[in-house]
Amino acid sequence: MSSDAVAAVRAREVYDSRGKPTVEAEVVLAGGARGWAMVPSGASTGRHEAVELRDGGPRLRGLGVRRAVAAVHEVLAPAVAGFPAGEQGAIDAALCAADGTPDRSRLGANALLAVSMAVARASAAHAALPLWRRFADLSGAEPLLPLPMVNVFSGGLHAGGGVDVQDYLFVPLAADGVAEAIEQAVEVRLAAGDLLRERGLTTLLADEGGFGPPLPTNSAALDLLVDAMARAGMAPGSRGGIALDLAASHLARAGGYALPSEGVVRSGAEMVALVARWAATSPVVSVEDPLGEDDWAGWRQATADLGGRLQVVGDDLFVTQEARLRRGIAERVANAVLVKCNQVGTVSETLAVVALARRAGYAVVVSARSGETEDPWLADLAVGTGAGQIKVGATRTSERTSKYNRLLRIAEEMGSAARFAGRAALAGEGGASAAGPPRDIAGA
Ligand code: 2PG
Ligand code: MG
Repeated sequence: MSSDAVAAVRAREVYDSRGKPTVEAEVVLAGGARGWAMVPSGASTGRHEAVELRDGGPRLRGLGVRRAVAAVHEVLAPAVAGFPAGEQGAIDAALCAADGTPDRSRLGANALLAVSMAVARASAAHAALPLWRRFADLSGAEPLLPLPMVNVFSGGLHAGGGVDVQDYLFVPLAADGVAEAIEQAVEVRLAAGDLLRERGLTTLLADEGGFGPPLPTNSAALDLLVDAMARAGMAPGSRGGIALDLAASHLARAGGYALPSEGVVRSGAEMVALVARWAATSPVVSVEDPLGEDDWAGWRQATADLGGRLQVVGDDLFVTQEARLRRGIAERVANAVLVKCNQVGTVSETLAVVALARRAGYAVVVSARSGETEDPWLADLAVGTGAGQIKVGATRTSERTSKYNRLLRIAEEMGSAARFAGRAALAGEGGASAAGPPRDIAGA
């Protein structure tokens, strides 16, 4: 047996940032190297995501993951025993074959991803490499520190009773390194907290560590973010951009999209017009899921209308699955893909989606879930795949800061080889204008 052969795989039930059970796995190689990984979990999940296996029944309201843990011990561990950890593709293929379903519903994407990611870490440890280096080797990409899009305000399913748009994110357009980008996001968050307090609004936190104030309308939240950016010295349009995630699949009703905070139901075309209006009056550079996950015709039109100016990101639409992204590319749908490993189940499938996006000229945003853990592998994945962008949530709460802090450490590890993606990573005008004059549209 080679020294990097998988000798043991263990799993256990642990808890995520929402206090819900999730899977942690540990892999031990014959030579003694070890890897571990914890799996995140979404709230605004796409209908086409791989299945997260939960126990059901009365215990922990059915959310337990003991069946997924048992699947690791009884099925996945024997399936990968003896495989060289360096052969991530073969290991992931064995994991998928052991599950045997297209949607990972037999053993659970949570079971598969925990093992797949722990193998990647064990392999890195065996070679005495940092994890981002291992991902760079696997993906063939040049390591790149990502431009972060940072949650400031939350609504929708992440902030009960707040506004309809799920994420209002700050994008540090003029930062010249990842440390400066994070620092600027912290300044904007502090300014946003001050503004909320001055206006007598709650500063209680939403699921991703951002604020979830009960604002009257979506555009009021947008205005508040512009004010926070201005107060923090991040001139809206030149130093600070805004990214939105409408998570519109979760607004979809018969006959259109319900925006309860505005008391209206809008058609798909009206949703696109609304985003265009916001982009004309505030420094929006990126919009995610402006329409529902199966509205391909609407998405085509949305991309034609918005894609020249804005980054248009598919999350619930693509669910990190090659077949859906392939269709999107063929039909000119979106110009960027959100990448979440647990939407598909293994490291190798995730890397295939990143590679496909890159070949097609789509921008890539590596993303956390609203239920996260203290495990920072996402930062390594973003750097190692050269994705260019990362979405982790707010600069608050340890399951988020663990990723930002990991990026800071990776920047040090990279030393003089460190390269930062900057705003050029954005699809649409927000990135294309990077070389041109800054666009300052404050007060426009
Ligand atoms: C999203 C994510 C993160 P969730 O929709 O992009 O913001 O949310 O993990 O709940 O799907
Ligand atoms: Mg999303």
